[in-house]
Amino acid sequence: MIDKQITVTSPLLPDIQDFIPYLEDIWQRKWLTNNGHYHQKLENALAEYLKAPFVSLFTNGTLPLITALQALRITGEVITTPYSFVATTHSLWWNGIKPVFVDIDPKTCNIDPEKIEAAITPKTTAIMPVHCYGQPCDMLKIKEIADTYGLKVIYDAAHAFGVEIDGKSVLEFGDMSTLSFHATKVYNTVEGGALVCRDAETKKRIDYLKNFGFAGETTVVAPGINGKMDEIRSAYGLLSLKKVDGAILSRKKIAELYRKGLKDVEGISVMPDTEGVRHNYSYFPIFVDAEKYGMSRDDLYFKMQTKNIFGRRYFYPLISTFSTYRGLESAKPENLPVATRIANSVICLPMYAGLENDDIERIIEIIANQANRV
Ligand code: T4K
Repeated sequence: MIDKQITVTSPLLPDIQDFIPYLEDIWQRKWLTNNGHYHQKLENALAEYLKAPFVSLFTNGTLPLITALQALRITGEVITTPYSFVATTHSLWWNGIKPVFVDIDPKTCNIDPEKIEAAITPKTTAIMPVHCYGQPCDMLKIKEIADTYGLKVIYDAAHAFGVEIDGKSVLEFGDMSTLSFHATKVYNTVEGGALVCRDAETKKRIDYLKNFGFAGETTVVAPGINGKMDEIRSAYGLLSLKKVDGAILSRKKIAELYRKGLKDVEGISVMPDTEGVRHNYSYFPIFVDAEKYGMSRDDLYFKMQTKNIFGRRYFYPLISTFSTYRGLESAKPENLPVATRIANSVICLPMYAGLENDDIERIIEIIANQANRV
């Protein structure tokens, strides 16, 4: 029995020595939040890194979703995926919008664009897809549908930091995209997030909305919220940004080792890289075919835990099964057969820069040996 616990992820931390001068400077300035020096620096640095000119920083990755819906004045029904973290659908609920779940494509785990049109009603105003695990959605097809029906598109790009397709950032697609910089993400600011939009006017509106709606000392233009990122986390974010390319490279190597080690294990499948995509390897999902593997996903998941390997079943259970949503017609499992199957077969394996080769080999060995009943 090995004592060390290996969890699904471990945060990318800046060097503490590098952080101290930033903290000293913040102490000197005595300016801690509300669009401060480091906040502005990080917004600019992220806009450049992400190839997204209009970036608004937020204090987490959920408030940008809620704010995007406010900024675009979305109402009625929004088409979305059940295969995501609950925050995606909760953002609709918090805006009094009815989520309409559409099944996913088994190859990408993203909303199946072929099934979107059938879910459109006169009340539909937008589509909220997720680039699940950082796999880009079929953005051209989604744009075609949105343009035809006059719908807005808000991408939940919480997993897609730095992901590009044919040299273009995924954040360039849709009306808006949101990011999460939570501790568990490829790039983190402890808690944090951002909302990416297309033009300066919209960014201005978003910035009002994340600051209670203030458009000046005495003018409130909308019922905004407090979504602001503080100076300490902005400074931390500037330092983390220097490390993120190296971290993505390490993750790529880990993905290659997993793929090589698991390729002949009967009943276990993985997601391949897509040509033309700069992946960020934010998660490494495997899918267990219980019949072929000879063991259920849950049995493997808990077996791994007895060996101190703590993967996660992202995204099980489906959002559509939670009490808030399960009464909706679109939430019925028979309407979501692919998402239901995938949610019952997935395990996200440990994936983070710094995961050691010995540990990767041990994880592969546990999965492979289970299959051989050794
Ligand atoms: N949209 C999508 C598609 C998302 O996936 C998310 C968040 C959001 C929107 C909303 O963004 P935020 O508002 O959260 O910024 C985690 C995260 O809390 C959540 O951010 C993330 N998605 C979701 C997929 O995963 P949990 O409850 O599974 O995390 P937790 O605390 O169990 O952590 C998982 C493992 O990570 C731990 O076992 C160990 C490791 N860990 C975690 C933390 C917090 C560390 O090593 N250090 C840490 O500080 O939700």
